[in-house]
Amino acid sequence: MLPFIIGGVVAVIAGIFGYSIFSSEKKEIYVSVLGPSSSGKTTLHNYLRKTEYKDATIGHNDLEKIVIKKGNQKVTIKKGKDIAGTDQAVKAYYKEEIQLSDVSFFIFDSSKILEKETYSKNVNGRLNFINKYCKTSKKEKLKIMLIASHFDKVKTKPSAKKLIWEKIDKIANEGKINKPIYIDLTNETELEALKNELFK
Ligand SMILES: Nc1nc2c(ncn2[C@@H]2O[C@H](COP(=O)(O)OP(=O)(O)O)[C@@H](O)[C@H]2O)c(=O)[nH]1
Ligand SMILES: [Mg+2]
Repeated sequence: MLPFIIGGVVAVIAGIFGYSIFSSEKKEIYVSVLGPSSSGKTTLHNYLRKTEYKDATIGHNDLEKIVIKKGNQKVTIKKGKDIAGTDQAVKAYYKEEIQLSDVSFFIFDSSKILEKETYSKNVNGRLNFINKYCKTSKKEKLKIMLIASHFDKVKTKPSAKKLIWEKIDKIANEGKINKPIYIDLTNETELEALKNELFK
């Protein structure tokens, strides 16, 4: 019985995510991680690239090329940048990062988007900037993966996922951006599950 249960759970997760970013034809990809300050950009980079935590409150930190493996599948993530989350960083880095990217993760904090109107507006402004830039440059096919981090802080709230999605659905739909992955980026098990889905 157990394999069926596990199989079912995996199928459900795959149904929610349904991404195959790391198993695409391209074996060397550029990955950017965008989003406001303290959303979890550095945390995600560190997990994917097995690097140590280094803050980038201003400017950026350079990231080395790394090979990511899952079973006999592998993908090379090119050199990249862990950029700051400030509004200045949007102006300074977003266009270039989007131009280079095969996939962009956009991370925002689940609890802040529910609690602070200014935060929600800021996130919408950034997504609008990304949508517009993708349209005017030739990046309409860029894969944008929304990540609703810090979900551990709000998961007991009724309809948390629905309420979070309602904060951004209009702008996300305009850019044909899928619903977010709701996650605790400090939880190793959830990170492993995310990585596995990226290979599917
Ligand atoms: N509880 C919780 N903490 C998180 C999560 N993601 C990141 N953090 C913490 O939030 C802080 C800011 O994360 P960081 O990666 O530096 O954000 P950045 O400014 O976007 O690079 C760090 O202390 C992380 O450990 C999450 O999903 N849940
Ligand atoms: Mg950072």
